[in-house]
Amino acid sequence: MMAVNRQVTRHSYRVCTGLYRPLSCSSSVSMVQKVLVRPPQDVPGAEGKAEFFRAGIGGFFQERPKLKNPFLEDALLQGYLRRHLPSEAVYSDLRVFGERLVREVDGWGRECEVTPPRLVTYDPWGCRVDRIVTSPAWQRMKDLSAQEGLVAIGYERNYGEWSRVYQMCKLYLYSPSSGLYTCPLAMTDGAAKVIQSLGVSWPVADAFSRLTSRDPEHIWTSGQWMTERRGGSDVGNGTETVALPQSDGTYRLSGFKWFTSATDADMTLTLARVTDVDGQTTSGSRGLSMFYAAVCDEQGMVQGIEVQRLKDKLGTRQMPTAELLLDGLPAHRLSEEGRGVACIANMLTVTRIHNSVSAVAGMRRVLQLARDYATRRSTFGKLLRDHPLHMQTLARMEVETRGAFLLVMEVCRLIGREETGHASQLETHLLRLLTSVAKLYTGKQAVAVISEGLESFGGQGYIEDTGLPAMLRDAQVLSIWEGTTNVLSLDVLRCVSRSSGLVLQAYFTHTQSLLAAASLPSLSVAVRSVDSALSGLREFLQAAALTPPGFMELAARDLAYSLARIYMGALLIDHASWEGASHSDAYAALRWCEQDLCPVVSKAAIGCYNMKTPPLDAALVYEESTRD
Ligand code: UCC
Repeated sequence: MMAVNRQVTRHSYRVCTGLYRPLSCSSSVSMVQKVLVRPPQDVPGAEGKAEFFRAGIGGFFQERPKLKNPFLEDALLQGYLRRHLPSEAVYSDLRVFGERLVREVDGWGRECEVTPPRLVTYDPWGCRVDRIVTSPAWQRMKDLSAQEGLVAIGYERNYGEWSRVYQMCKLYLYSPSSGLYTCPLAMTDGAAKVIQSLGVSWPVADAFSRLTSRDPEHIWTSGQWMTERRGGSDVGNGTETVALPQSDGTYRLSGFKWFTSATDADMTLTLARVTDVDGQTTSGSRGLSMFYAAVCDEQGMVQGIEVQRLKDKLGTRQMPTAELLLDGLPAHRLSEEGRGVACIANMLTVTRIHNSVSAVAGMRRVLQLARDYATRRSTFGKLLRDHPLHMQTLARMEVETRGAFLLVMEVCRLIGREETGHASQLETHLLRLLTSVAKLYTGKQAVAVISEGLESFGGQGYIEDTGLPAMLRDAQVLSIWEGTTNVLSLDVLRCVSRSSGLVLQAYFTHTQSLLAAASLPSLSVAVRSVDSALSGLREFLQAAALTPPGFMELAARDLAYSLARIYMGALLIDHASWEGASHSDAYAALRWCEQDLCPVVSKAAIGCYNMKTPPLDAALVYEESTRD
């Protein structure tokens, strides 16, 4: 405050031709301004002086980018829905929701960011309370989630196999304004999916009805407490939490959960090792079972959980992430003993889909703001939108975003078909493969596109209270949680081998069927590119069967990227071939297909997966200085 006073006092008059303008929205600064900044006519001798005479800030203020209804601003989303889910009710719901986001919710999201959660460990009398205090805006997000049916839509299934697409489109609009409330919703959705897949009623029937409720008084959110100090990715070997059986059939959990996101949840699903009569447990994945625990008992008291501390994170600061000591937490085993990972995998599928939705939503939001800004910002004598190089940059971001959107919607379409019993066996395999592919690819795209997007605002993109930097900080988590890029690349290999190649068969069949429907001559170059990449991929995979162990591990990431790029190319072509498609749809498909669609083939050709490379890579990374 002192610094502000001093600065304003030195330049106490603003000489400008315009109106009296606030310096900032912050009340403390505007109060100082009211007292110290006078209109220009008060300045003795100001007439005829240069604009910046005795003034610190000049008279020009750049108009900020404006958030407009994100549904109405999104041509691809509208086109996609017109094609696949032409429902007036859905259209109207999304349009109205888009208005609500602009009018109120986006402000709440910002409030969540600037009022992060805090942990109150003790009450004033020294009693341990471990209360996580969140902002009022964060709590309003919970009510909104119920009112808008952000989880419920996926379970009401009013639109049959398209219900997931509808739900995810709504979440896609919501995500960038949600103050990261999409994180608890992802886990809530995942927990509902697990409970529904298990088909068990006791003791989780009430929990299921709460997770999928539209009533703000009734709704619950769920946590997903998987990560421990030893096991972030390696859950099977790293989980130390034990479950002590009780005489009434319940369990008491003891262990340390290292990352628990959205820790203010009402319940959780978690993994632990059941102890036998001698207190022994089974190691590895086969020793893990999945448990359900309500965070509070019927009296509303937390039992058996100590919040050690909240994490100090790069982004996602709106949301509490805690280290938890489980000290005899009462819990119910939901999975068979030793089937915990397989059981919680359903949750991972759903949270990975949400992750992909958030990734594409972040890309779309930065683009919407950047294209608006380009109509307000002039440089070198013209608006940014009239600079061809600037438009080329935004167009490249747009192509990435369109590819990502169609891939994510494809995964949502597939899960919707699976959940309503419409999926063929091949589609189920495709869902398993594309969930990981979409998560790993869109997570990386989001960081790149949002980073580029920030640049399109110049220095303002780097200024914290524009709200723009938070977008990049929040995007960085998308390639980390729910499986890093490499873990998911290896997951792709694992699901290929566990299905005896059926996931790849599904992949080739579907990609080819997407291409087969493309008849527009203007798309023929793109079709040829995807076709040739697909053939190259097939040959690579056939040859890979004869390669030494370790080869495919080295190729895993490039393979996953190839699967993503080829499939996105096919989806863009397919969408552009639809009768209601626009010229821009075709242009986006052509541009997408200009890149290396199959990097695994080009990298294999130059020996990147050669068995000589691992020691060379290691030597490069660990090269020591030889200079004294
Ligand atoms: O908790 C976290 C943060 C929460 C915040 C979430 C918010 C997201 C919001 C986004 C929107 C903003 S982060 C913690 C995340 N942790 C992970 O993602 C773990 C990463 N590690 C893996 O994914 C590993 O691949 C494991 C743990 C899944 C694999 O472990 P194992 O021990 O090697 O297990 P297996 O042997 O591979 O698989 C055991 C069983 C098999 O079934 P069966 O026995 O029937 O053959 C597998 O087929 O589980 C099955 N399985 C799967 N099934 C494994 N992975 C999957 C899968 N992805 N889908 C279906």
